[in-house]
Amino acid sequence: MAFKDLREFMEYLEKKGELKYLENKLQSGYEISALTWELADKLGPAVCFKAEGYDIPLVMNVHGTLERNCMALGLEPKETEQENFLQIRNRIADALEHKETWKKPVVVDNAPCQEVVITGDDVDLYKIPVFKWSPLDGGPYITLTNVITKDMVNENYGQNTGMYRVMIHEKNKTGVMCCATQDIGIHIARARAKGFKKIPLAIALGGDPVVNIMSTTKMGSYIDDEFELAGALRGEALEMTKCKTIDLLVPAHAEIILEGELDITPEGARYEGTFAEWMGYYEEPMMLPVFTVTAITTRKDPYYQSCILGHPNNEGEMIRMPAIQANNYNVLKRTVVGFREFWAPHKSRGYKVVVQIDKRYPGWGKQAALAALVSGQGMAAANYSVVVDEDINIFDQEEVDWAIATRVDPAKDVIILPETGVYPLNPAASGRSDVDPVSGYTEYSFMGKMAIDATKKIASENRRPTGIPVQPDQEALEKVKRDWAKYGLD
Ligand SMILES: Cc1cc2nc3c(=O)[nH]c(=O)nc-3n(C[C@H](O)[C@H](O)[C@H](O)COP(=O)(O)O)c2cc1C
Ligand SMILES: [Mn+2]
Repeated sequence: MAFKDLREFMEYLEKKGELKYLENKLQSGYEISALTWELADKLGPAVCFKAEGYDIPLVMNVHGTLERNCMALGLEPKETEQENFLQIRNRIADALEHKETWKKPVVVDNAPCQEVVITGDDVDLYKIPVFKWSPLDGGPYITLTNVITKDMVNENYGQNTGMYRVMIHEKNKTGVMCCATQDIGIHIARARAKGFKKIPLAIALGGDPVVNIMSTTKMGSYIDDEFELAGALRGEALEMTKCKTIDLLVPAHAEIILEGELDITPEGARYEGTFAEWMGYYEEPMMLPVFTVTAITTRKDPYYQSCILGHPNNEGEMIRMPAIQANNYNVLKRTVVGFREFWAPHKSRGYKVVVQIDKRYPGWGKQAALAALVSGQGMAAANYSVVVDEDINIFDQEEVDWAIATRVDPAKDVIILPETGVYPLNPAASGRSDVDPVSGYTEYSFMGKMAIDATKKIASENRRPTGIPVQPDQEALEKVKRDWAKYGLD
């Protein structure tokens, strides 16, 4: 079961009571941002509304709960966050592993996303209701993007789509947040090495919700085509169409497409930011490449889909968290003996990773803790890991803390790794925000990593073995439970 476009998904959500149309116009970006902040807090519905001064309606918080992300993937939502996280993560992890299920996009003409074509001097990004969301933001930000690029060196490699923030500089110019460690950063570095000064880039806004989910997924390889993976998850190939002014394919049923060229020369970069980012801090300004928009194509009456970040339950985390962990999960399943489960809690913004194992060998907790730290590339890389045994519920951070408090000798069970290159948006990282003439943007970002082995210690590790966890006598406990009413305690 696949949704053709955002509209079909909106209809579906409205029927389920998961989308509300607001009657009043909202007056400013700050008001919209405050409203969606509150909606994130309450895990509230998606909303569609108009903003004062604009014709194009906004749609926000579509991906704001794991339940709705299940629906986007055709999965029946379950009771708990944990169950929904697992079913989304497992669905994507499974599709990633089964390349035989991937479906090549079908290229169509007369695409809905090109019903209106605006080129040249008529291109004006300020006609789209893009706002400055937060008081310290450096400008208006397009947030829920599908930024499409291709490899300029090998034409057999697939197209990439990534969700990267885009700040408007001028009516036809934006920045694009292109970290060296993300797939777009790899495309830029490879193109630069071959002497390219510009690369074609398209941004698809609003569409089949599976495409949005793909843009937050780490495939583990920049070579593979995220749109083919989308076909596997939809159960049907995605329809795409050729851009009007550049050589890229874009989703045919998107609401709005921005086409253009990204200047990848170090001299062409410009500061953008600050921005109220998902990790809960304002991100300082960054030197980033500039995207010149050569065409805006849209549906006849487009919707503009957007989101804000920053809140612990922000929409970006709800969409990103299960998707970005799918590849790490596959890697850990393959590499860690006794691997059971893995979770990077979204309130720790994915920087903390908890791994559960059946410990089969002395020292294996540390082995697993190190594997977890290197299981992901770019934004999927954690900076600290905790490994626990089968008796600890990794979805309950208080239980994880109990394991750390009672099974860890900090002198023996914590491994501190020296500084490594990391995804630069970790607020605790050093260095930042520069243009490396060779490799790309935001190259300089270092921090150490910490691995905590919170597994039970055994004698063959030359340790006083971890004690036996306390449980009441089982027979007595069953009797007490059975006879509960008789105690008059209710
Ligand atoms: C709303 C939202 C905004 C994001 N913005 C950025 C961004 O500006 N830069 C970035 O590197 N990653 C950003 N991410 C994370 C990436 O989308 C994610 O790491 C994804 O895997 C990148 O795709 P890639 O693996 O093809 O590079 C954002 C995620 C979400 C959900
Ligand atoms: Mn990718």
